[in-house]
Amino acid sequence: MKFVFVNTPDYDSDGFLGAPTSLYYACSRITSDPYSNESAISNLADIEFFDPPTLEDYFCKLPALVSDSQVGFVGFSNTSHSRYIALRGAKIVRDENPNCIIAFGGPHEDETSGNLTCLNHTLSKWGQFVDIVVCGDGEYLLEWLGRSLVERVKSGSRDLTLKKLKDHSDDVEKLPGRGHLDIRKDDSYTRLALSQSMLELDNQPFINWTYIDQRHFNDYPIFYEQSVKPKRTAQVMTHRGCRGACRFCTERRQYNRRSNHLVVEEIERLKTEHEVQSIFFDDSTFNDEEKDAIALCKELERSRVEWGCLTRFDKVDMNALASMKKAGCSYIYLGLEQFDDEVLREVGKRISTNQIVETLTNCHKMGIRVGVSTLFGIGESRDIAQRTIEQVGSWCDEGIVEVVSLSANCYHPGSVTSNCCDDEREFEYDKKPPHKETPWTCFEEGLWYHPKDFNEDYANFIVDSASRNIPLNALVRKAKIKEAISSLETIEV
Ligand code: B12
Ligand code: SF4
Repeated sequence: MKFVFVNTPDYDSDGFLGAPTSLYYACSRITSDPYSNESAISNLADIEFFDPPTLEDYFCKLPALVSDSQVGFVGFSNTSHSRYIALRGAKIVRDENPNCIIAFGGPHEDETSGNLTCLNHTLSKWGQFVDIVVCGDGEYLLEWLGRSLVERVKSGSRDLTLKKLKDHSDDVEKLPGRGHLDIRKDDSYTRLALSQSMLELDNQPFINWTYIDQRHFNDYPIFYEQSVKPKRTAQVMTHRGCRGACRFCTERRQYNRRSNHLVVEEIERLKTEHEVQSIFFDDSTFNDEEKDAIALCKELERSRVEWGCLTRFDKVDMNALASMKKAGCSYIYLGLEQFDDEVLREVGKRISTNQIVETLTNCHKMGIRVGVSTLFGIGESRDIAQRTIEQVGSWCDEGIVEVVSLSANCYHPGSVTSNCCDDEREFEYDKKPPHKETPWTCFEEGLWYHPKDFNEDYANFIVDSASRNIPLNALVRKAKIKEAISSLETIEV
């Protein structure tokens, strides 16, 4: 029997790059190193990952991949942004291989299927294409699914139906982790919940990077060898969850940390087994717990690896930055959103403009390069947006900020902003994105649903202002911005 796992691409051809770690964390138990886990499913069945670089590849190659009669299970990892494409993929699988079990998991399911009513649950709505939905910690649930299916095949049973899976469901409630697995049942579903204990991250195998496409090692052109060749980079996480409570974001899960020595061991293995030269920490906030982060820095000093991370302006004082720098940190990426105290307070960001200035000054003193994410459509006026852009532009001119991303606030299902929104539009991700053209393509997350007053005129204003005030080279989407500006100039003529 063969298992196929799909990382679903989204419509945004210019999105951030990086390995699809959600899927590989979910599969970490079933793909774990065969020497450390003799019963890993990868020893018992074929496992294939499908991680197409473009939408064209996805639609072109998926039918042939899943039509193989050996394929008995296809799992799609989907974000809200790739949701519709995953649904279209599921239809392809159903058409090509009607008996194959189709499962959905990933950030979109995490953020929705816990809250949905039966009527708009993936299985009730899309039961003709989807059989199983996983919400929350995927590690043990996928292992249970894999093992149940493999054991059935081994015992000579050809009955891989959902009913049989349900007959063996008693064990699920004893498994570690938070979340559940829903199995389709007529027009509804049966829910099997995990034990709801916090996942012991130290008991989880590392991501198995041998299954990850080699191209992802080159996805981080922020660490360079002799200033020209991008270093081979891998993503690592020190913890899950975020203690921030920003109203537009859904990263609110409880803080759950691994032991620092395992983080270092993982990095050492990435160095020796995959020739990795630099690390990007994908934690939502690397410094969420200061003492843990500083203790890790001490251990990282021995690894002598260059690294960068995502963090917050209020979490890195001079002391933290000095430890990070000494441990090899050369780049940090921070959510600045808007340079205005009232707007920051209103969105629950819990940072101040003073902290922004202080941290940027400290990073500059320490020689740590900085990337910032600006977010528009969070209640700022045009004047505030203009001031933010001009301020960021002058930091770029002074060499204090190196990378600038323009993000459009996009309603994430389950965020406070989307829950409080009385906008009558439905924030439905089961269809094509509503904004596929310029100027929306100049923004991270520009393609989806924004607050009503964030209209095309305002989007053009931001792109135009950014192109005048921020050096093009610093802008993450420089190619799209250049394109948008030349079309705006054509209109003016
Ligand atoms: C790495 C990362 C990326 C990588 C890889 C993306 C990918 N396709 O996997 C890159 C840089 C390419 C990226 C791009 C984007 N990303 Co991103 N990214 C992350 C990040 C930082 C880490 C993900 C991770 O590994 N988390 C840790 C794991 C353990 O948790 P998890 O993701 O919940 O995974 C568990 C479950 O979901 C489940 N599971 C996952 N997959 C599957 C599959 C199956 C079959 C099953 C059964 C279970 C299962 O098991 C996992 C283990 O427990 C998260 C933020 C974060 N800190 O989590 C954002 C995050 C996932 N990204 C997000 C967004 C918005 C984007 C972009 C739209 C950004 C952009 N404008 O370009 C694109 C979309 C790309 C796409 N193809 O859809 C959002 C998603 C929100 C949503 N509602 O879907 C997040 C949550 C950040 C945020 N809060 O805004 N991203
Ligand atoms: S925006 Fe950043 S700090 Fe705020 S909740 Fe999301 S991940 Fe945490």
